[in-house]
Amino acid sequence: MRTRAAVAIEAGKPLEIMEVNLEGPKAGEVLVEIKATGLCHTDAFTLSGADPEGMFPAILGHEGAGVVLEVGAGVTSLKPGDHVIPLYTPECRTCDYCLNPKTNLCQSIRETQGAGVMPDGTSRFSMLDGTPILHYMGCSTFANHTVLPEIALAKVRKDAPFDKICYIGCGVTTGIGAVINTAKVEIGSKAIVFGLGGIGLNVLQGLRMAGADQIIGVDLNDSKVEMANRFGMTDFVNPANVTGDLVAHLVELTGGGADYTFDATGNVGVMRTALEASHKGWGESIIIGVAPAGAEISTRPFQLVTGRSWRGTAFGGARGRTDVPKIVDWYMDGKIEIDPMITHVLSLDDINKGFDLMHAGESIRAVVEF
Ligand code: NAD
Ligand code: DAO
Ligand code: ZN
Repeated sequence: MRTRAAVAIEAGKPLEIMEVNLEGPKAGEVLVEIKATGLCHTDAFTLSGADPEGMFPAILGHEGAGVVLEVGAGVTSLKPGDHVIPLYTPECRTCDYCLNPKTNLCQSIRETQGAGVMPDGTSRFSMLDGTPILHYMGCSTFANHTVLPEIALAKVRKDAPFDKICYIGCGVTTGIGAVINTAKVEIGSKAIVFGLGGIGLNVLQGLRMAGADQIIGVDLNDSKVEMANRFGMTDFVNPANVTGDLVAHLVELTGGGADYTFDATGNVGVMRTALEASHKGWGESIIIGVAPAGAEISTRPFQLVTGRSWRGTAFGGARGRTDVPKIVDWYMDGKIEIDPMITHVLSLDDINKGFDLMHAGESIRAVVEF
């Protein structure tokens, strides 16, 4: 079949909207009509050329929602008409990683997904002249139709709006999951969230759900305060307005350091501050942000010797096929909010405007509706 897609032809160039060829699903695969997709910083990072693993031409996008149109041989858990959210972290439920309760990093299709192809080693997308186009994070949601492995699709309820639940495919789950699955924050905790963007706001609402007492937000941009307050922030710190040492200021504000800190900036200097602002003896600092290629973190080892720990999380530690449908339920039941964070809705033709808004810091989430 043919479908419309925004294609990343080469690094540093705007996406090009065009008709592309899409082969039907092979064994174990599913054809999905994408109804909506969010634009995430990771797509922009890859498009910029800064991502050393970025490959072109490719169809980017990993934060989508849509409807199953066709299933390949052997697919048992999905059927045409089902509503689904693509998963860049799949859940096969049989690999060593899926069987270990300590991780969500299913490895069953890791190699081919990283190479931009389906598990059989080939791409389903091509240009009209036959040039293959690579898949991206196993999802490629910047296309009106895409093919994914069955294990990379979460089946969700049919009454949930696509233009909101697409955000659960990355930002919402990453932020809330970092609190609930990775940190396992306890009621009454004190926490600091560095970076109040699309991820940090979801960390805030995860902390509110978990019953944290003090939720400090840290951002260089004062315009983030209003939305952050709405999502549970109790105190705001703009490092530009702090005279003296930021760590000392945060330690004083929390009465000795935070039980949990979260980096949602991707800045390695901020990651160090986050670790050192966590409480001596028991503080845990969770890295969510993805740092630029080649960047390294550092601290004095004595920070760890004296009981602070440094941890990281991908997709909020969520097992997608199991956890994503529950998060959709939380949204539909009013336990979490998504709507205010969808600040812009665009057509596929305007997708590059969505990236401009992101770079200007004017959007939290821009969503493309097909
Ligand atoms: P964003 O740009 O919307 O938000 C980042 C925020 O950090 C902004 O509000 C910015 O003002 C603030 N900031 C930047 N530098 C700062 C500094 N030095 N001190 C304080 N605040 C600062 O980005 P986002 O979409 O929220 O993503 C945040 C990070 O999470 C990115 O690095 C992204 O790649 C990463 N991410 C990780 C995962 C994962 O699974 N681990 C998933 C998705 C995104
Ligand atoms: O299993 O080795 C692996 C890789 C898992 C990929 C996890 C990606 C998490 C961070 C990327 C940003 C999300 C959009
Ligand atoms: Zn697995």
